[in-house]
Amino acid sequence: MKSNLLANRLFVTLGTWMLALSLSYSKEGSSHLNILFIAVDDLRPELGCYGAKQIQTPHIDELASSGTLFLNAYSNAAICGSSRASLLTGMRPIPGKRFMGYNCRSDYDAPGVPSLPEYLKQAGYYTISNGKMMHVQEDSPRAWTEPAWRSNDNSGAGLHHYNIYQDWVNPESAVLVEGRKGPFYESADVPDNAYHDGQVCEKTIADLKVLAESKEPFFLACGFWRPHLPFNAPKKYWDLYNREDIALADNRFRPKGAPKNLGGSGEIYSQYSANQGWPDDEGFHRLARHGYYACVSYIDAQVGKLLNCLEDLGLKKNTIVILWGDHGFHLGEHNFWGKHNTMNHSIHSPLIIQIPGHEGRRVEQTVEFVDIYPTVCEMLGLAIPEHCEGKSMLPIFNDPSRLHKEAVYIIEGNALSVKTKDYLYTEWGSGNEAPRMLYNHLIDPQENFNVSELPEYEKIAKYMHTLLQKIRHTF
Ligand SMILES: [Ca+2]
Repeated sequence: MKSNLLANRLFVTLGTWMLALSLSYSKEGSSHLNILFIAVDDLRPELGCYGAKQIQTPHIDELASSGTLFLNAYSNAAICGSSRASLLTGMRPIPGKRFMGYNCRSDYDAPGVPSLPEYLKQAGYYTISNGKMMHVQEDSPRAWTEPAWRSNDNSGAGLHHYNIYQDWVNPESAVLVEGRKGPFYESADVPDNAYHDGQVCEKTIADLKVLAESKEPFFLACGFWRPHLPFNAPKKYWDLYNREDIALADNRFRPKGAPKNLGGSGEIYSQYSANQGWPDDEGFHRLARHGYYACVSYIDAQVGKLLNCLEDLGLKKNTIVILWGDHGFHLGEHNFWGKHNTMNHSIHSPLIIQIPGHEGRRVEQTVEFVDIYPTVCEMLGLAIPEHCEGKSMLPIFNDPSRLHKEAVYIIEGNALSVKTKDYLYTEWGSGNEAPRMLYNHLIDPQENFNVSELPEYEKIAKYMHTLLQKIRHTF
């Protein structure tokens, strides 16, 4: 027992030392750590490294094996624009005030507050934004050393106008495009760079080659569009899966006792043309899952190219890699498709942080995306700006068992949620009669039973309500 304790202490001490060593890495005499910041749109944690069996993500899994994998990371909003503006600013969305709605942007909604890349730029970092980082087309101009780069010219269009992006390359798909609406998937027999994410990857690799020759530290942001709809990916990634073998969600029904306020996203139905109708049958579920998986494997391959490039250029030893999905996604659970609610599938997101020289860890602590900004600051030895509302995760890199925070908070429309280790609780509105739901993740991780009104959960529901009141008072 004693020797185990000693070994543990030695291990932790060694870990601290290694982290300190890696964080004070010196290149050509100057302290110099870079950040490669990879955003993957609508990526849920159904990845090999999270224990998923039927999806193929070898490169992200490799990153996770040598990095720190956060098993319980939560986005603070279940929608792209709000989640990204919040994460990049380190401040929570506030209903009716900040980072709500489609086109929110940090420098519109929080004037005078430097976003993370802007703060790093001020600190001497060369900052680049490729692909989708902020949600709006203009991105956040002050934040970047170079104008944000897109894979096509769609000036005047919001980034959310996915369907005017020449997203489809097959003539038969183009025939189906009606105004903004095209089919929700495509499998063209084309190279990776025929679609946007292959081009985003190539641009990022070209940047890495230039940055490797520079003495300036860099913050290189690479935002991939897929697996966001439409599920368009080169055929070879679709061919990784046999559609008939894809297992479907086994809870294709509404949670028992859920209030009527709970709904699924209408995105797939309203934004894409129903060239085959919208049947709610196993064939549709299987096809849509197949498309999502193909897109995830397509992005995984691009991530692999970036990681190989880092290694080949000798940048791996002084570049921190951060990979995150902006929120979760339903693939037919409860017959929901997409995000736009506060069910666990909409808000639970992947987060991997690889620090050079620091061994891989799996962290069970519950963390939220407002914690990323202060974590990056601490990793780089910079002061955490006062506006940051999150908490640095750096201490748990060395001690994953250390309690990070008791609760994290999520907003979607007028729904406000609090997630603790064991429970997820949501209220719509704040009055005594506010509709609400409570899920017990200990015994019901799939959230099939809303227990908020059961007498045996009265105490817990009350406590979760109290936690929510805490955050309301900060608004
Ligand atoms: Ca998104």
